[in-house]
Amino acid sequence: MTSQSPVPVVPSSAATTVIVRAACPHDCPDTCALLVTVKGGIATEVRGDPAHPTTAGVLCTKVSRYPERTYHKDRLLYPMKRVGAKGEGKFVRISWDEAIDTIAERLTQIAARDPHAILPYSYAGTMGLVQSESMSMRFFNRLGASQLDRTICSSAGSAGYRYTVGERVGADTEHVQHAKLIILWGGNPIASNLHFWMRVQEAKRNGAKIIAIDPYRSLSAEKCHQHIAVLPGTDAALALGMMHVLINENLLDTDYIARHTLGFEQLQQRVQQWPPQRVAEVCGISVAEVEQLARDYGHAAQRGETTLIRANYGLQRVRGGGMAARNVACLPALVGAWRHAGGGVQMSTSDSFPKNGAFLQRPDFLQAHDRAPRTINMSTIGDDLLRPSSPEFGPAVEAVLVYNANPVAVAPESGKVAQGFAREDLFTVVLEHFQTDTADYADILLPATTQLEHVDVHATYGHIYMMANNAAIAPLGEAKPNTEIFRLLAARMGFDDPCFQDSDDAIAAQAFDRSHARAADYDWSRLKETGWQRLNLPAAPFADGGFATPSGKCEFYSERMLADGLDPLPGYTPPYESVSSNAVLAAKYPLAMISPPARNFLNSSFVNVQSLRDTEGEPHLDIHPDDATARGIVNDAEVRIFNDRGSMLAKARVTPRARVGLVVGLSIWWKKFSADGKNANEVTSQRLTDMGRAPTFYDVLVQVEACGAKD
Ligand SMILES: Nc1nc2c(c(=O)[nH]1)N[C@H]1C(S)=C(S)[C@@H](COP(=O)(O)OP(=O)(O)OC[C@H]3O[C@@H](n4cnc5c(=O)[nH]c(N)nc54)[C@H](O)[C@@H]3O)O[C@H]1N2
Ligand SMILES: Nc1nc2c(c(=O)[nH]1)N[C@H]1C(S)=C(S)[C@@H](COP(=O)(O)OP(=O)(O)OC[C@H]3O[C@@H](n4cnc5c(=O)[nH]c(N)nc54)[C@H](O)[C@@H]3O)O[C@H]1N2
Ligand SMILES: [Mo]
Repeated sequence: MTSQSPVPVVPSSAATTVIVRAACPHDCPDTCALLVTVKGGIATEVRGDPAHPTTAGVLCTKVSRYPERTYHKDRLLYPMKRVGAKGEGKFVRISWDEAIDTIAERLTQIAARDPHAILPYSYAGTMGLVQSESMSMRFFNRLGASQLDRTICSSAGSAGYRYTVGERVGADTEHVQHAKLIILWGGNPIASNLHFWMRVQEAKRNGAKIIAIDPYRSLSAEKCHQHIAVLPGTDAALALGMMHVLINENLLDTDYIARHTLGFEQLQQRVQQWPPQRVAEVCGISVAEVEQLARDYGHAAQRGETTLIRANYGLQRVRGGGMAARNVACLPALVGAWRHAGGGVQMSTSDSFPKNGAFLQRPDFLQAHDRAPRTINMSTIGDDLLRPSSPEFGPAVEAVLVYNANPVAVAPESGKVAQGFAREDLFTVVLEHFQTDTADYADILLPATTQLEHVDVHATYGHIYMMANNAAIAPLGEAKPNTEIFRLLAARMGFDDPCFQDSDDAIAAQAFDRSHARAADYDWSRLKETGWQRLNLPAAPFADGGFATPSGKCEFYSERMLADGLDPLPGYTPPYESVSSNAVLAAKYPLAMISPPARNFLNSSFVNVQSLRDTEGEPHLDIHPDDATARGIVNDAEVRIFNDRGSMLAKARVTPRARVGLVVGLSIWWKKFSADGKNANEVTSQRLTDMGRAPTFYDVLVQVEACGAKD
């Protein structure tokens, strides 16, 4: 184990310098170990811990600016109430007492009629278990509020992966440098998974071949040996084509298949429907690309080399996203890639962590209510805020409490989301660091602490270390941690269960389930000092099978899928919106649009940090020269992007990075920082994926036109 000497963790107030161990809170697979330099009570620098195995002393540009974000002149420092119209963003300062009284009174009134009319809306602004999954969840469960189905990011791929492999456990990032073939499938790690990319670079120096599968020539794709530019939403077909070649050319690990998989014969039959010719047509690539990819993969495995597929989110945000993830998850079992440390697939490591959900969230409170809670999908918040009461839906939503999220910017079909939040009769509370697009609609806006100001403990989704975050500085202004805000609300509403008085430290101490072997030696007081601790998990988790499916095998055939009304075998569902699947729509809107993460933003976080926004410039749209010429669009021209749902303006970048028929608007901009107050989610739809009830952000057709002279 790498050395982890304890360092001082006490926030300093005197004119001394201390280094405090912290963890990056952001929604990113890397969850870095941070060392915060605090001088006289002020955080002056944030560095990556050189001793942490994946952080390795390196931070991304965004998080190295964390002090700039924390001490930003626009930080919310006091509770406020709205004085202007909804969305106008005019507020006046009030006291914490007034804020908590107002909220408690309104929620009590609504709950007396029907607590289902109250909705929490939160996602991963911070990924800390304490600030995102504990006191707030206890509060809403005790209240009997509507449950939020947290689908906005990963639930499609998670569902497909779990049906196949059992749980979201995958290849160990620490061994990726040993791979000889790495496929980056629907991911741009230079932007969104930097510490994984560092390992890929090491593998490349060791002679590995690196292949990107991505409709867009991303920053990462351009640095790979090969870039296969599939049409969006066609990855499931490409994986079927690979399986066709692997099986028909006998590039298989028959021993692994016999011992650790279920349904090989049915799979063998199914893939006969997917010869490379058909796959190439569906994916918009050549037959040679399909065959070569499968052979590269199969031959490397036959040579006994480690092969790794890094499957990301790009392939999940389309109608058939769940099946795409499932098909990709079948591949390593066919060739025996799981035998090697660093081999197999890594989509997410989330389920590696035995979280203590019963303690953190207290789902048992729900049993005290006379009805089961209703569930609202966060990805259809646009429609659901506008829905009247009905027997099927239940009561109209009367109150929303938003924390760790910015739905007005990030949720699909944004025009409707904004319309919903603009409802005069909706009571909206927002807990935030900044006055985001969503905060503009708040009735009560509350200042939350940042990671430097509160305590937390983290699970991750890209490595397998439990991570501690100590408070480095005192809260700025009157900011309070999410936990404290919900503690105050619980007290004011008379919730007297002792769990509403648990301190953040007490919560962190029990955040992981020590009865589970993986976290058996979890000790919060020690973790606070050492910063991080690896789970007890082998480097090659499925080397000898042990899949957490009902059969204990990798399930090519899934009874559970059949029971859930799905095709039990790998298949392909075309996008809702594509030129080949929807000719009528494509006649009006012939271009596919995707809006993946911009390198200098983290979803919509950091958009208001000047130095990072300056680097991104302004909202851009990458468009292929052929598509640009056909529309009289020149480089740097202002263009209008539109479909039946809405429109937005952007600066055109005429570039072959976007394949013909595709436009790319890197995201997620705050609407208020764009020329027309809009962003990419104006044109995205609220339709959901085949599995996991997830959004289809990259399943969108648009038209693009020049807006006139270049400015
Ligand atoms: N800098 C930065 N880092 C981030 C984030 C951020 O906003 N900024 N967001 C964080 C979050 S919340 C998440 S979920 C992860 C996302 O992590 P990733 O999924 O790795 O996101 P990207 O890195 O943008 O990679 C997505 C890639 O998929 C491509 N793509 C789009 N559609 C398709 C398709 O149909 N098929 C295939 N094969 N590729 C497709 C896009 O062009 C893009 O290059 O990153 C996290 N890290
Ligand atoms: N068009 C398009 N839309 C997308 C995506 C896309 O690729 N394209 N990606 C989707 C994905 S993958 C995701 S995960 C979602 C992300 O959507 P969100 O989870 O809503 O992410 P952010 O936009 O970063 O907003 C998080 C907010 O939480 C706040 N915050 C951070 N820490 C704290 C805290 O401790 N307390 C409180 N109260 N607030 C805090 C931050 O200031 C920030 O404003 O967006 C989705 N939307
Ligand atoms: Mo995400």
